[in-house]
Amino acid sequence: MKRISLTQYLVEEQRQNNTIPAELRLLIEVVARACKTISHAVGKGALGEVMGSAETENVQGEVQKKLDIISNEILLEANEWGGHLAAMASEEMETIHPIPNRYPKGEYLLLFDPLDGSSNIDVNVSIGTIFSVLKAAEGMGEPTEQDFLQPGSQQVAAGYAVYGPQTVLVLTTGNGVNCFTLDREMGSWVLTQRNMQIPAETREFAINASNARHWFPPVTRYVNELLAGDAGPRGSNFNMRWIASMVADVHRILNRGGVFMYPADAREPGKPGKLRLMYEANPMAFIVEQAGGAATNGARRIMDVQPEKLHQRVPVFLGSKSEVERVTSYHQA
Ligand code: P6P
Repeated sequence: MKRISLTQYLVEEQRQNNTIPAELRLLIEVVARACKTISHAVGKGALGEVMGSAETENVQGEVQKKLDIISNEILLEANEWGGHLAAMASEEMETIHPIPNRYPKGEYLLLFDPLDGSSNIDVNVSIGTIFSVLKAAEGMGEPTEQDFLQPGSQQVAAGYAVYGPQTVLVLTTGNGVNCFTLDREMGSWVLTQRNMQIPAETREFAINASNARHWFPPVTRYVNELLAGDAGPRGSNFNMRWIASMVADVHRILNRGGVFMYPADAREPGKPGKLRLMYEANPMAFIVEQAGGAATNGARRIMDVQPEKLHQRVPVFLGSKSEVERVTSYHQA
């Protein structure tokens, strides 16, 4: 495949499919540049005095790592001056972050989990950035949280970066999914996979099995059938992976299929799973569907869920279509 840069891809995509207006192209390039900076900070590890806890908590009540805060700052500073955004929202910030009045405001809303998989930072396991782009409502005044509460089907772009053996950026603007690899010597993102497609069938599943005793019956039934292997109702053996970094698990699934599950369970009835709808589940659901996969909350498409709170959680079943449809059907039984 001819190697082209992210910029060339975005320009050609706009020319051929008109899915990337100039302001959105600027937004994507600014976010991609911020991910390069985050990759550099993450890559320093202990040499950069960026490891360990920041001794603060985020809105979720989770202890923040220094790199969580550094990554959040990088994304805020990179995006606030460009004139392409009206406001931002982040897993690391309780309220939305309007663009300061000293800068012009644009028509897009950017949401992100600046560094997903933080528990893996200190043990050198892949982590990443997840982002979602919505359009602000016509004639919107001062942005409020309400302006962000749009279903995932309204996203105009979504992507993630994985800071792993390679640093990759996976992106969709609604016309397929493409992967760019960071050329560290040139400092540029290079198109390395076009139009990624998730195999509909798979023999691999991802779930945190230590929670098995808390699962509700549909998940227990589905996983037990996988564990029964070729002696059970599925008639095949299955493999399990759990990296505890959603970006890494999703990237594996985009490349070789699989089903990723973070279900609600009996531990906290008022807490529907762990993952957040607006800046984890929705962007990943957009990407997975654009790659021919499926993403539900056990009852319906994740991208059809009407958000009520910026940081609300949602159960997640995503990946190879046939498996997601099966585990979702068990919830209707
Ligand atoms: P557990 C990381 O903290 C994260 O939000 C996702 O990236 C990951 O899939 C999940 O939580 C891991 O959760 O309960 O297995 O540690």
